[in-house]
Amino acid sequence: MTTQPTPADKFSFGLWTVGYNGADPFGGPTRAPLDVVHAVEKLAKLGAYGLTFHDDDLFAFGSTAAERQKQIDRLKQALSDTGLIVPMVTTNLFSAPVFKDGGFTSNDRGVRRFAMRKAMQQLALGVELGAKTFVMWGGREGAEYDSAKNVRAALERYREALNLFGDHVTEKGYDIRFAIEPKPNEPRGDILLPTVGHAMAFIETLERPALFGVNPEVGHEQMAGLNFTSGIAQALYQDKLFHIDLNGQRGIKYDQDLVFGHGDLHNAFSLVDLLENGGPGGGQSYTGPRHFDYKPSRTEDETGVWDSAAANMRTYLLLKERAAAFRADPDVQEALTAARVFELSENTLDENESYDDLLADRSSYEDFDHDAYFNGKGFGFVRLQQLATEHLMGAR
Ligand SMILES: [Mn+2]
Repeated sequence: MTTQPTPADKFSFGLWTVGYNGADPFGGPTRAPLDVVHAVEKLAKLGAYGLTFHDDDLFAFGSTAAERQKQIDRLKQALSDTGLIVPMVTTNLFSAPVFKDGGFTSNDRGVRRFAMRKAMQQLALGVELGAKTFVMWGGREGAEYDSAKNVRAALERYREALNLFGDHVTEKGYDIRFAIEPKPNEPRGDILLPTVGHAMAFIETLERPALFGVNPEVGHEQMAGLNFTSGIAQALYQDKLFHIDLNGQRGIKYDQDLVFGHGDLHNAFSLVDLLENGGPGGGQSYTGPRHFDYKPSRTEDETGVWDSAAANMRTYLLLKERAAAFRADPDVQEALTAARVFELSENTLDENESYDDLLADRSSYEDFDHDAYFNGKGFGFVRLQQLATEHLMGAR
């Protein structure tokens, strides 16, 4: 197994990730602006297959039509020169001052209409570039004060926007789907659709739910103290994993956007195992882009930017190799069987068994000796986790 990334690995990066200039709420930029053509060339050389971007990453907010077109043409030329593709685009409804109370859910109706138009312009560009996913991260869709936002009305306005986009792509015949990216807070005190679970429940209220899925980000779920792998498993279970944002986060604090694996490494291991080995027959359960949404730390220079970009891909491939070794280890298979992990895939009821049949089955209840049932024996989950840890550490 090689850890040299190739386009077949489907690694993609946001232009805003490698392009992050180091500015944070306490200090200004530590790096010079990064040109899109240079970014495309470097990413292609490192083995990535895709570049993603917000409209405002490529052409500054408020650009004239000519300025916008010039940047689009430069991007198209770089894509054609390198073979990189644009698998996903997204729109920035959070940076410009006009979005200070959000876009689709701003209390101000004029802002909401402007936000819809801005999103539709970027949607059209995404379709033109062949993007198959339109991500929506509603970073400013939220509030700091409960009395300042009617949350039910805000969700109704969110629905109004998404239903419009669903009608638009359907009627135009666009081959693109939407992925909502949840985040609990930051920049707003509280953001609408804060977790994968909230977003998936909301999607079911839309007029065309099949067009909408989620784009979960490692750090965003972990900021809420949630198990990312578990959330991804539910998104897969409900056919809603349209896209994924990989990065690292160390616990419940501000959004760190570290390199993938530079946070909860155990959870990164179980995630890669799920994505690569959790499908039917042990194959991939997710075949879309492996998209990195991280920020090269502001301590780094440009060499550090590209080293960190490469680190994301190398860590993913190392975890993929470790997960394959874990699955192939006979001791692991024996421990999984002993822990009854496979037994959970059996139906609880017999074929055609009715509730009357179950009620008549004395062995399931009246004669079920729950006190003696396990006869003092445990499941051995800790042993299984230690085997995973040893594979993760390269000790087996
Ligand atoms: Mn983040």
